[in-house]
Amino acid sequence: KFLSGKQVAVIGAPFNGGQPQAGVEQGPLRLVEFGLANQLEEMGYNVSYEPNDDLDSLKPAEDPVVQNLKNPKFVSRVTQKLAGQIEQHAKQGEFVLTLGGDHSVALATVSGVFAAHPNACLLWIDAHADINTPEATESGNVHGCPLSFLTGLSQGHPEFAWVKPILDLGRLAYIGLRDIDNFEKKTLREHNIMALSMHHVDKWGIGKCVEMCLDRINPNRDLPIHLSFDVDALDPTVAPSTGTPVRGGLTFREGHYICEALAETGLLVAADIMEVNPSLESDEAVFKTVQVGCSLARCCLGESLL
Ligand code: 4U7
Ligand code: MN
Ligand code: MN
Ligand code: MN
Repeated sequence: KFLSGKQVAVIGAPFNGGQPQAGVEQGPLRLVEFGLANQLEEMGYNVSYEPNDDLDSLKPAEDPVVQNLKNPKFVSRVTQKLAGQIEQHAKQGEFVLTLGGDHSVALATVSGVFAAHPNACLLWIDAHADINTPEATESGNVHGCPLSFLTGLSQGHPEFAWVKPILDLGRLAYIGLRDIDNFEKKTLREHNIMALSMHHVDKWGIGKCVEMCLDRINPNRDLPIHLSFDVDALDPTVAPSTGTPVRGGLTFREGHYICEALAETGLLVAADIMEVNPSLESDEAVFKTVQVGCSLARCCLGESLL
């Protein structure tokens, strides 16, 4: 409906500046080395790949903390650049698949995708709500803040003036939450944001949870959908190699079900696979995490639809 053909733009976002642990910048390369682009071609897609290996050239000589945020200049420069690239691909009617990299990169994906599809809705799959403001963040890590900028809850940070508040809070839904800061909890409640935690997944099952989210953010099933999938939404036994793992997450099937159900709508225009960190945990753990990242991406593109 919103896509012009079988074109997939794979955007590598080898970036770690939104959080303190090195290694997450190797995520995109590992996913691609595992064969993701080839797998998508075998599914009948035309795949282009932008590795963006030159992001380090955007690192400023000095990048002091501004309003509690660490590396604000670096994060802002990188995400602004990627946003423009993503916007161009999305405007061509291509499916945009972004590989992280830490979740601060969502500043780029959501800005770019919503510039091309202004009435889109966003499903955020994560253990965390990533909606801290610069004033509220305790860690100062931007990967915990992207949604506050994108929804206009934070405004006036000098480095992030380019980020437009393009996401209406009524167009945002979460599944998988289980580690939420107090400020975030208050925000989710005050703005009546559709936020389903692992408790809700246990209570209603994943099928009902996806349906409830779409009923809220896409009631007539006629708006484009952007999926931002932080692999830490999955249980650490399923996706161990990630920077901020939290016990009690989505099963392998629950994670895949979300991607399949969105593919089934025919409305999915973009997906992010974020926070794969191949330098954490054992080789076997890395293999598992990279493998599950690839299979989530393929499911977003309809692999398991009969
Ligand atoms: B991720 C945290 F305090 N909320 O702000 C923060 F618990 O992209 C975690 O979801 C953020 O992995 C996690 O630092 C960001 C913390
Ligand atoms: Mn997370
Ligand atoms: Mn996240
Ligand atoms: Mn994380």
